[in-house]
Amino acid sequence: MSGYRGVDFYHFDRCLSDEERSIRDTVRRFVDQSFLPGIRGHFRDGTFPLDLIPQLGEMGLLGPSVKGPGCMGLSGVIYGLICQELERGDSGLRSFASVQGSLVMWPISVYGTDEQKEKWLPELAAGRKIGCFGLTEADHGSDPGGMETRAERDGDGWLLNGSKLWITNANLADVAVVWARTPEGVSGFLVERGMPGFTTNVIHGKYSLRASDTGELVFDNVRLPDSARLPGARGLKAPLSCLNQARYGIAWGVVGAAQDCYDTALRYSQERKQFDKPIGSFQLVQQKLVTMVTEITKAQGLCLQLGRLKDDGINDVPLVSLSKRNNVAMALDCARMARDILGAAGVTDEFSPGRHMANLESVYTYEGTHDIHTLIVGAEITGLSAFR
Ligand code: TGC
Ligand code: FAD
Repeated sequence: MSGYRGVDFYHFDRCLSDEERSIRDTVRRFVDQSFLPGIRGHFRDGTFPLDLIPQLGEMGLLGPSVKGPGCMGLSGVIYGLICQELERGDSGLRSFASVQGSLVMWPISVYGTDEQKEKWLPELAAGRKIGCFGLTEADHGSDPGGMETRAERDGDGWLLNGSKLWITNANLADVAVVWARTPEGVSGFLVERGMPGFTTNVIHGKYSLRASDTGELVFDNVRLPDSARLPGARGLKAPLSCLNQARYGIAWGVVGAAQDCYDTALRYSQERKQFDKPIGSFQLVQQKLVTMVTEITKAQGLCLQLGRLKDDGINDVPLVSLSKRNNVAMALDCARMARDILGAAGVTDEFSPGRHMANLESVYTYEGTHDIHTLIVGAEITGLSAFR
């Protein structure tokens, strides 16, 4: 189905500036014209549309709010709107942009040296180089503080050993931001493809995020110069601060996936007839559609307030957790309801809700699972941590 109309029941458009609306609409057209025609094939084949990466760079969609050489330094609200439109296309497209911008460019811009910024930021912003972010390990997902990957001092450099699992863009990346335990605490390193001892492996058989590369990073005595270390990144707080940026983008992004599900189900319900009437005339179908538009509207309000607070310098961890937790669960519920309204047609890839539903299972888990975010917000309101 084409001709997406957008979902704006509460006129949030009136709260956006001309620049915000214009960028949002440009990304919406890009997704309609350049991305959506190919997504079914990429999802079936388990491939990412590599040919679109230069266009993502030219349009300024890679790290739009990052500040530094070659970067645009736009507002958080604009970054959010971009994520929303990309994820209306597919969570894999938004994931690519999240990792590149929030998890690779952002830590380089905040924790890197001037040389690291000059070398990497313009290339990453333009999409000429691709990055990935290695925090999770096979035995340390929700608890990254237990990481076993280690970097030891070796003369004037470092020796890196260990592995990272479930890494988005692992097999596409020219550079990996890798978090490792050192004698001085957790540190971040820029590990480049081709360095002896650094290899990557593809994870096959995903039923979710199929149009996204996911893999493993393996470090076997990788010799790194000291200039590969991000000198400003000290302790677990450094990788967790990157997650805060990416989780913010996810909170917006999944609203786009939910909007696409709602829009698809609404139009189907107006056209599909049973008992000689459009199914949209039945009370139970209307109830599902109303639930969807209500929950999308509430999530849009959360995002806009979160974005305005971020742009005012308030980017509080529990606020981001509340929005990521609420909005991903909301989008997953919308995808399931839309799939239901489509009946049997909903189980094929002729329609998008089944694809969004499968993708959102990953989004529910990555960047902190739904329950981890429950416990982050729980700790904030009770003053009692469930973790330590
Ligand atoms: P804890 O003691 O709570 O924190 C250690 C230090 O870090 C600070 N901190 C944060 N700072 C900035 N942003 C955040 N989000 C932060 N969360 C914590 C904290 O204040 C403390 O600072 P300090 O100064 O006292 O040292 O750490 P903990 O070990 O108890 O763990 C807490 C927990 C469970 C909340 C945390 O580890 C967590 O968030 N776990 C979830 C792990 C996760 O989200 N992994 C994501 C991996 S990347 C990914 O999934 C990419 S998907 C990419 C895509 O395709 O889009
Ligand atoms: P676990 O931590 O083993 O959790 C399993 C279950 O136990 C969950 O339900 C969880 O909520 C629950 N649980 C755990 N601890 C608690 C607790 N204290 N209280 C209550 N319940 C708890 N990581 C990266 O570093 N970089 C990436 O680019 C990246 N990309 C990803 C892409 C995909 C497609 C996926 C699926 C994952 C990706 N990840 C990435 C990893 C992701 O961040 C982890 O999967 C996530 O943090 C959860 O870790 P885990 O899978 O080991 O689950």
